[in-house]
Amino acid sequence: MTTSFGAANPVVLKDPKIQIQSFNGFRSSNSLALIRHIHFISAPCSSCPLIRAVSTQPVNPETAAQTKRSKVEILKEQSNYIRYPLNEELLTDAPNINEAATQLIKFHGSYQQYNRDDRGPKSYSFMLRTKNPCGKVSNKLYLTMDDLADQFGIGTLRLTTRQTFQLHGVLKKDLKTVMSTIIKNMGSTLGACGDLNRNVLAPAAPLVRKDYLFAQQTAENIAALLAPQSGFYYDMWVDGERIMSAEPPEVVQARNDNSHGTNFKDSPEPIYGTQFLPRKFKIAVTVPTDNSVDILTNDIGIVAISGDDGEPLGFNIYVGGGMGRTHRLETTFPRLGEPLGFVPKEDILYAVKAIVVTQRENGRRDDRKYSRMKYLISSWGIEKFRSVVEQYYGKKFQPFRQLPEWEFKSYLGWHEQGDGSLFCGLHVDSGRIGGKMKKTLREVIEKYNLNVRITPNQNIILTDIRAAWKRPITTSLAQAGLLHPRYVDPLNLTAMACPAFPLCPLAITEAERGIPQILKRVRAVFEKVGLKYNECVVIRVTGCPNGCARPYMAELGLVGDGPNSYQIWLGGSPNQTSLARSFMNKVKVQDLEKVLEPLFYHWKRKRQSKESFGDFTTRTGFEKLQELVEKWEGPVVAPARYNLKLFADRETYEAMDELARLQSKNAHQLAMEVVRNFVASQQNGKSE
Ligand code: SRM
Ligand code: SF4
Repeated sequence: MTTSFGAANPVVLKDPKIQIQSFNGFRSSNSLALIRHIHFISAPCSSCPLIRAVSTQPVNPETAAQTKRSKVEILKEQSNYIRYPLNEELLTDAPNINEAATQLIKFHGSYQQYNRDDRGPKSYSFMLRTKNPCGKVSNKLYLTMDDLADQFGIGTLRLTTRQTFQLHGVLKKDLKTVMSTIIKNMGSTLGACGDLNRNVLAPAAPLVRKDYLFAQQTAENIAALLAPQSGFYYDMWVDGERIMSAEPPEVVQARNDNSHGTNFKDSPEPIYGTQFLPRKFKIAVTVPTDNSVDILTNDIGIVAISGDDGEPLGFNIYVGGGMGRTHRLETTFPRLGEPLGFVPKEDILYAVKAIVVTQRENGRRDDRKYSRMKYLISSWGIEKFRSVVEQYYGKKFQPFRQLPEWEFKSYLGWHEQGDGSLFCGLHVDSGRIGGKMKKTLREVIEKYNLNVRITPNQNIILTDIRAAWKRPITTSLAQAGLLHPRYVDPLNLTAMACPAFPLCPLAITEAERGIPQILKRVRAVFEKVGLKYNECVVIRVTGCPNGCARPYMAELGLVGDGPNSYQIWLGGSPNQTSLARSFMNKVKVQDLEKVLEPLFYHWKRKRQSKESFGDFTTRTGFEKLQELVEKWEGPVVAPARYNLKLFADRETYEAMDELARLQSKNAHQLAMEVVRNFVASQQNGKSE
């Protein structure tokens, strides 16, 4: 099919070899600026390839009015595919890089930061984020990251909400060493940040099952399809050496296909062009029922559908999810993905590309607050969005297939992989691996030559474990506080917090550093109002409204809105399918009980059978809940407490005490948790 979108509109400059793509409506206002910048960049970048990106420029309806462009659009355009001025800035003696380079280095997978706890001159460092589709991390890469954290970082590794590692505190002078070490150990940070496709999520479980393997392979193919092609990353960090694994032919074919006007012809970036996407772009792939990936929060959510015989048939596609918002700006909002349609399995890369290109061409580039695809879909409506995507896809979407209920799957504890080996999912509070935990994890991973997976909930899975290793591994891990989930407070198991202070420049208040105390206080409220130990509420905390720990999907979301204060969001569901709503603003951290106590008290007493806290708050309605909070004078009768005395031999006590300290508890608290969890698991008939 030939495209109905019209022909290319390249801006042809004086030198006929230099052509710059134009995006709708940007052409006339920018030609002069382009001529200026090309003279400017050609000198320092004489060894870089010539700028050549000619859009085939399909034209979409009603978008030609955009003329203003954000600063970042101009920086991208002037960068010679994300090289200049970063290449120069990295060579200076200064501990930091300038604003333009700061924007560009994101595309290379790094952010410039400074320690906000420090007074005086800014202490600059860089955070590096890896890209690990499906959260897969090879043994070699894990050990490399572990070493790098000690040698060049702040001594910790951070598992993220998108199945990657973050390494904080790398100094500018060490960046090249760290980057090249990651690359040479089969890791990558390319495109972990910046205006392009971010890490592609997929269930982390190493289950040897056709549906899981198919979903994971699809996630890897999509990641490859949308990886930058122009070589800026390898030029910058490994002097142009291309250290990449071979791509499946179907990925190369889909990337090069231009039958429907998706590509910039002859461009080093056939899908992204010089401008890349208007904003970050996020994709998750999963299988029916498995919502370990928070599927509806992604720009594209893909569900691999299999037939009755287990053979993969194709994919349901959701579009338009996203979390970020700005306080007091109601035109910004979190949004759930909505169904776009179904495509047969051989079409998925083409359908994804068509969606990405629709956003590339039509997403706003004037104001980054509104540049995510969710705003495009909100303003167009799904019908119009679908019809534009279909033109790039070259086909109609089939009706969305019916799906069973979603479930949140954590994969914590021990499980069979399905190939004779075991895997072990470990909860890591806020994904922060440090101290004794880091040392022990390394020892275990190294000794047994284990591969690793990172989950979208900041946890880690050790894979490929032989049955005979289970006991010694369990013992080693437990000594470092990495316990079977049965012995971890259920509130911690589902909680998440973003990094926030001290390094995130956007943090308004604490999140990762504040959550341990908050969870303990929630536990105390639970006890006070008589809620059982094994009852659970999904709690997520972020230091600002950007939503990095997806607080708007939580049953109780705390979103920093001032120093030591949080906006409270209620109404998410345990399986992450409904959006929470803002309940109260500016609740000081020390006043949280005043709100949480009445809410949990009434949930305990007024809920319907098995009603989750999120569903209870939605059913009751915020007006009623607000009234309850305002009139709250404390529980009528404090629940009775029964005394359970525990005596232990010295050795057990000391081991318990050490474990407890690792979890910032005392030995008695930990012992009570273990007992409660054991009793609860017996009652629930849970097995490993
Ligand atoms: Fe995020 C920006 C950390 C997942 C929405 N995010 C940041 C930065 C880089 C701050 C900055 O721009 O300078 C944070 C670095 C803090 C630090 O010191 O480490 C940061 N985001 C994180 C991580 C590490 C949180 C975590 O606890 O794990 C996650 C890394 C993911 C990864 O491996 O790729 C992380 N960020 C998310 C998610 C969740 C997700 O993707 O599933 C979201 C919400 C989903 C979404 O994108 O809609 C998210 N981060 C944002 C936003 C708001 C985007 C928006 O559309 O408005 C920003 C700010 C921005 O982009 O301007 C942001
Ligand atoms: Fe930083 Fe805000 Fe993201 Fe937390 S939610 S990491 S404070 S940008």
